[in-house]
Amino acid sequence: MSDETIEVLLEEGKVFPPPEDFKKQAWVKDDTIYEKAEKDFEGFWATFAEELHWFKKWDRVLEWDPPWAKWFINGKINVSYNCLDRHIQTFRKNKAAIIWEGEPGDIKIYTYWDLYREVCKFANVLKGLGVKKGDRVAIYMPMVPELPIAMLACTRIGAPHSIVFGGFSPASLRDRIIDAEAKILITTDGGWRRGKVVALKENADEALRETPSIEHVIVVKRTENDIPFKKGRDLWWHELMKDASSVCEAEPMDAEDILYILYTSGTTAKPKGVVHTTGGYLTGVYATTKWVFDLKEEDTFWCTADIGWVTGHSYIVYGPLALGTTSVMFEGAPDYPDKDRFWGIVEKYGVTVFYTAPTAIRAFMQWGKKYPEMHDLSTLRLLGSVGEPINPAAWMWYYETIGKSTCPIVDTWWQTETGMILITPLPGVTTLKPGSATKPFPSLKADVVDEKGTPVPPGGGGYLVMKTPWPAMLRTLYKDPDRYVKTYWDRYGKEIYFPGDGAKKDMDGYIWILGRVDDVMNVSGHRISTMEVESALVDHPAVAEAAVVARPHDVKGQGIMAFVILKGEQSASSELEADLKKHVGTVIGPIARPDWIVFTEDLPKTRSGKIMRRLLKDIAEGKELGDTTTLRDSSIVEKIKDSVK
Ligand code: 7RM
Repeated sequence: MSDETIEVLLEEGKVFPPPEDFKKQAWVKDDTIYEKAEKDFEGFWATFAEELHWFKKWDRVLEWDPPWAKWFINGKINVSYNCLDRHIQTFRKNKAAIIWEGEPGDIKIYTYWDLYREVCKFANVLKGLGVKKGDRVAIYMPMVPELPIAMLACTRIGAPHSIVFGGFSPASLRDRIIDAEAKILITTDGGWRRGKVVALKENADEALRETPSIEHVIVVKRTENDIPFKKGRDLWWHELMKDASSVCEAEPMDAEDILYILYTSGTTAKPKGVVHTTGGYLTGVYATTKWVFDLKEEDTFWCTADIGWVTGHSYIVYGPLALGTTSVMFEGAPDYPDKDRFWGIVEKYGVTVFYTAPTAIRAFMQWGKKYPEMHDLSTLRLLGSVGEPINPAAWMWYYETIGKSTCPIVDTWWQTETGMILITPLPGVTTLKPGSATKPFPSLKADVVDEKGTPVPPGGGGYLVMKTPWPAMLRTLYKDPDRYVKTYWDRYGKEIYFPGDGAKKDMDGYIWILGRVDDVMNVSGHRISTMEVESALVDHPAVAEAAVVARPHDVKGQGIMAFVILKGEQSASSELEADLKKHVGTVIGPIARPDWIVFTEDLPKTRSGKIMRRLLKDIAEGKELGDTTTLRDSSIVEKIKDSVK
């Protein structure tokens, strides 16, 4: 038996120091920055804030009364001003701000000047409908350019937005509108998904039956299908925009005014309304966009997330635009019309920095090399990963097949709540280890601790914690400050942030995220992370993807059940099953050998692509299935259920 909180089983592999030519040109090439930033925590953040435009400078950088933080006290700033007005006064005026490609292949390119005018116009539309500073605006849209325009218009007039991902159900939309008491809803007639129309307006109408706070619905015409239109309440975007003035002063906002609310679903209970404020959030996403992605004036940055998630908020819209970058935005799916769609986009726009999720990378692996090989990917110089632990096998594939062994990979750990990347390599200085998010961003302190909050020794596993505040941190949960304290700041005292992830710390102090703590198994008294077993499985040449959960076991207490998706050309057999068990035993040790293997064609995933092990656990335990409404495709669990005996 081990006394570690979570045992560390996987061995480490290769290391990748930054390539010399990358290092030479990088923003950060000297790792003494870590020391300097720690010594002068506030000064470090003030330097980034000074690169932004403030109507009035702050008096103090930070007021930290744990767990309550205020950043840039009394500073006055506007996010839309920083993303637009600041650039149109420079050579960036006619630079592409957003290169947008629709699923059917239509293209729109907005220069900073174009975007500025559209945003001002829409800000005037909102004002005309009575939206005032502080009023909440709900947004339920697919990935169309009107989405960032609406966001920036909200920030221009100081109206917090609450974006609800377009794949969410009417009930989810309804609950979020009710909680935020939104006055306006912005949506579209529909959205394109693999050639079919997603009925957004119909969904919205269903939600709106129970949302008394909504006064108007603004509808963007996208798919041009017939939709119900409620006279007086519903208004067309294009009609409102026709006569709107393109002059609209940006409202000076207090640094601590709410910029947006973004709901994140807890495991069961009601979604949490994560509150982000203005000055600190912008400073944090600006700094991390610049340093983590090493973005220069010439770069073309593509973050493949949906703007409905925090990744899109921070790294498609606010960070890149604050920096004056060209940000690519794509409406469609990676496999439509064919599985080379992403690589065609990289080639067509000459994408230089590409940021995606492990779930997508594992799908690319499964589809095979032939798709990326159809395109010239030589413009790429840096790759990023976010959303889940990236297993070393997927990391290596990404590195070799997409990056041609020349692009560093930044594995960035963060959350909706953190607003910005917190644990990450800096590509010009960090020696990479496939599977590790490496170290906290300069100035920040993270650690891995046991149940009592004592740091685990190097090589040990436990709970990830943050020991410093950071500028883009959530300030509270909307209308629920008690839940804010209880969820994040109660476990180890009010100064220590508990994100709910397990992690290990290696001999060099590198952090390896092991996944959500709810996913840790207890096998014969050993606390084992599901992620490590999954990683070992995916390391086998026949396996495309795997999800591991605990199942009651007569002898061990909990046994290990693995759900495995095979690569295209492979077929299930009892020999392969035995071989996979043996493989895991060899790679990480007999204790982690799966007791049961279930071959499946798909896994239950959230709409943002994270595996929902909770449902697999219900299946493994033969229990009634828990809430499946957050699943991307709820038919999958029924299919898997049938194959588990
Ligand atoms: C950005 C985002 C947050 C959770 C987080 C982790 C997991 C995210 C990584 C990761 C391992 C990573 N926001 N996670 N990034 N795990 N390595 N690089 O995903 O709010 O939707 O999710 O995602 O468990 O707590 S989120």
